[in-house]
Amino acid sequence: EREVIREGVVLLAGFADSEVLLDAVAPLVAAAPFRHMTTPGGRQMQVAMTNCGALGWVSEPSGYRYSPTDPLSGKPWPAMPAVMADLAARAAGAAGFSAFEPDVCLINRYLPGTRLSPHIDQDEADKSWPIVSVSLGIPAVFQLYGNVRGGTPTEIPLYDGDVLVFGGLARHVYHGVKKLAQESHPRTGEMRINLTFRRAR
Ligand code: MD5
Ligand code: FE
Repeated sequence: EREVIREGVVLLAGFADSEVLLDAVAPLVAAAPFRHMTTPGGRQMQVAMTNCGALGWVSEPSGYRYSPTDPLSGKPWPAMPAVMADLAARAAGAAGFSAFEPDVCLINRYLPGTRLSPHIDQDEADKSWPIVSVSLGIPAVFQLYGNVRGGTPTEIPLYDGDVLVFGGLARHVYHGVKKLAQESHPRTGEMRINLTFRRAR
């Protein structure tokens, strides 16, 4: 089903085949392991991250950037599997964005107790492209704020296979993920994997 949460935010509940995507992700994280990146403020991120695609998002003491190589290995990020790029393009299309060709998939790993504090994604060159977010594994509660930090968020529970598409005005709002509860999923165990497909360049 397709639900417009607010202008620019579309929820496609159960849109993704989680088994297929988790099978696609396994060799990627073997080649480019999850790591806790350091923020420019000197903190370690609670969410562990890696990437696939032509570019990957990295946080370093020097700042945030999109890099063609994995700083851990010096090698290019693993290529984005066609099943992943196709899923992202179909989800974007279902939300009204045609011809979405992501060049980045940021892969986020959450364990119980992990949260993602409110932020705006602003490192992409052309914010007229949407961001497609796929949830796999244990549930999480996504929080949508407004254009300024603070206030009471709209809370969206996200389950395995759910896809959220953010476009237009929604590219400029604060969002985060609440601290995950202790739960288990038959395919991931006590873990949530979030795939965010982006067009960075
Ligand atoms: C997550 N990840 O569940 C979320 C899903 C991130 C991040 O926020 O930056 O890795 S992506 C949600 C998102 C992305 C871009 C814009 C907006 C939401 N938005 O405008 O609300 O791990
Ligand atoms: Fe974000």
